[in-house]
Amino acid sequence: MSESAGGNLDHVLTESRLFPPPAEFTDQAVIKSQAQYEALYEAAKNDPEGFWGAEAKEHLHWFEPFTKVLNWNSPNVEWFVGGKTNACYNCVDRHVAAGRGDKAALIWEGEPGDTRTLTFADLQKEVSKFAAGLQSIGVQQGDVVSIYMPMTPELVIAMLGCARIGAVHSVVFAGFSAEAIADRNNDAKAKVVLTANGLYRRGKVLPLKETVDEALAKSPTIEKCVVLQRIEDQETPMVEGRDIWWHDLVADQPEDFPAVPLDSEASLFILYTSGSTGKPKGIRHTTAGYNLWAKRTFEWVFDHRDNDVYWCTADCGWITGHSYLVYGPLAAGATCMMYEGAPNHPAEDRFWDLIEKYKVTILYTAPTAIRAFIKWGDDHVDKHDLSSLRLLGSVGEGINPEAWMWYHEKIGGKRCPIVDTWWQTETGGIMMSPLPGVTATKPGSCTRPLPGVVPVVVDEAGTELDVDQGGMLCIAQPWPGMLRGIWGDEERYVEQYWSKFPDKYLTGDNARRDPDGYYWIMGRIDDVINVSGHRLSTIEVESALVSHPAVAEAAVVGRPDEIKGQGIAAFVTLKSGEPTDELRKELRLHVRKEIGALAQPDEIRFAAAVPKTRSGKIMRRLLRDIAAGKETAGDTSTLEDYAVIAKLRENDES
Ligand code: 6R9
Repeated sequence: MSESAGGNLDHVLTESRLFPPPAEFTDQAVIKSQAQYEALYEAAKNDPEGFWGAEAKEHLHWFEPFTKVLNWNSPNVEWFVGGKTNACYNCVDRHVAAGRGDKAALIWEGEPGDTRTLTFADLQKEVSKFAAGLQSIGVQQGDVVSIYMPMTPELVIAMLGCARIGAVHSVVFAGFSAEAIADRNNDAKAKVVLTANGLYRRGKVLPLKETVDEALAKSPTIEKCVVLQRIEDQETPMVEGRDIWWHDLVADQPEDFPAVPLDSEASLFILYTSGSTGKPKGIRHTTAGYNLWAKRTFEWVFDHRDNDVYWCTADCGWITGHSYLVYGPLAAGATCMMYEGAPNHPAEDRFWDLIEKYKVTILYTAPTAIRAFIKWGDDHVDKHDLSSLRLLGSVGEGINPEAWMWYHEKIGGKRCPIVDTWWQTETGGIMMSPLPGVTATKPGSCTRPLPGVVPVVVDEAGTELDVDQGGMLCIAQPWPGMLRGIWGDEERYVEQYWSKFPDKYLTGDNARRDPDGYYWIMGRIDDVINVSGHRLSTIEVESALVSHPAVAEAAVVGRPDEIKGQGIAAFVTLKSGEPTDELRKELRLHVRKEIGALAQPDEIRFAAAVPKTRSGKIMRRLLRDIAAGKETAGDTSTLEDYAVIAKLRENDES
């Protein structure tokens, strides 16, 4: 952690707009009143075993009942001990058994416009065949299977197929390099890799299989490679004895291959996350607790109703795709939209086109996408009828209040509540979010914790801070969806999350709680800027910049300053127009006016784009090095576009 970690943070941004849920929404909502929320919250906090025991019995299928709800010996945790269940069964078979087999589970559209719909019954057949196929090539319970696939229904079938037989999936985003795949294969000791012969991205075909072949030259543990034929008539190199076509693997397999009863604590998947420094860590989640958390948080936060068409735009390469495209909504029996390609192909209105065409009712996307839509202009939105939408969600970064307002007005037609959901790969599912029928929202706040989540904001000594004081966000009680470890690295797990405060989970984010009990995430602990002893959060300065009409996006970091300790460097992308010194001055003054002289950037650099991780988060660590004139260091395997860094270096203000 940087030297600025710990201690209290000054908060400079004030937001007083409040948006209560529309009465029509509340009338039909799953959770309708503050009292109902509070009753759930208190029950989960005061009697976690009673609360979650009842939830697990009602919401998961059990081959064998659990005998104990919780074993908690910080940081080791076990939920639903002694029980046997299966996440694939909960997501698929349970609905078929209950007579809901004909309901659409996945409505898919490929980038070129090809479409497919799979009902829960279809999904059951496909998943059976694939699971049996995996077993036929030697995959056993506990084996790790790497998945490097495009956003096709087969990607979901692959994940669920692994879960069906107790194989542990490790999905690697299909934009990563051969090096990144090999690192993950080797760290996880993966036995099999699943891929495709290509994917469509902005009208082009990306040849995934070639990348995998390069990775497999450096992945000694991989025995087999299964290849989906996503692209027809494409030359695909196949290695005799190692590579198998997906269609051959499933050709003679049974459509009723049963789900295997698994221990509650059997590993369900690992997912690599880069962290801010160092080599990616494989976050490990287990079967019952994770599945329950994904399902219940989905139902609460997205107010799931039977006729919803729900669309989470995240790729399955990220935790959001795992929890809110696969395990949460499918366990809840929801109809999920899935889209393969880019949001700006063939044009910048592709998302709005899809929403209109499929009458999507719930949209869950990320601030980075919202800022791109704003930059692309309202014309693309205005062409479409978005009246089917009733609820909007945001995840991945703090959403700048002005982006929130645009989302609310332009996409939500002022009638759709927005759920700003705060959580992490490690937490398995949403931790803090408005409940759309209950919580009055404030732009930029993830509002209140969900039942089962006990957040505390503490200083360096672990002392709980007062209202409105920013500090380190920790979680004081175990919850069913929490990570169980870092794959193969127990030491790093303890060191990273439990060494500072042994009895609390350290999130690595800063936050403050306002007088209404609402939480405001203030960015990563490492990103704090210390100006003359005042500790500022990057998001507040960024939000002030984004509230200027010319600014599309802003990333703010500290840079060494002999007098102040740290100064503020801002990287700004414009909606349109030319970067001028005049505008630089204006933006400085704007920040000064919005949040005060202290937060006024010392330096503003204009850039065509800011560097982001592949999941769309601003990479402030790299910007810090650029602002300090240093070379970049650390792991950049998740960085979206190296060229962006070069451009930023050139546009040095001084
Ligand atoms: C789900 C996901 C986790 C980090 C997290 C925080 C940031 C996510 C946020 C948010 C403010 C929100 N983050 N959601 N910050 N408001 N609604 O993104 O997981 O990729 O592991 O990232 O993302 O900093 O600690 P992951």
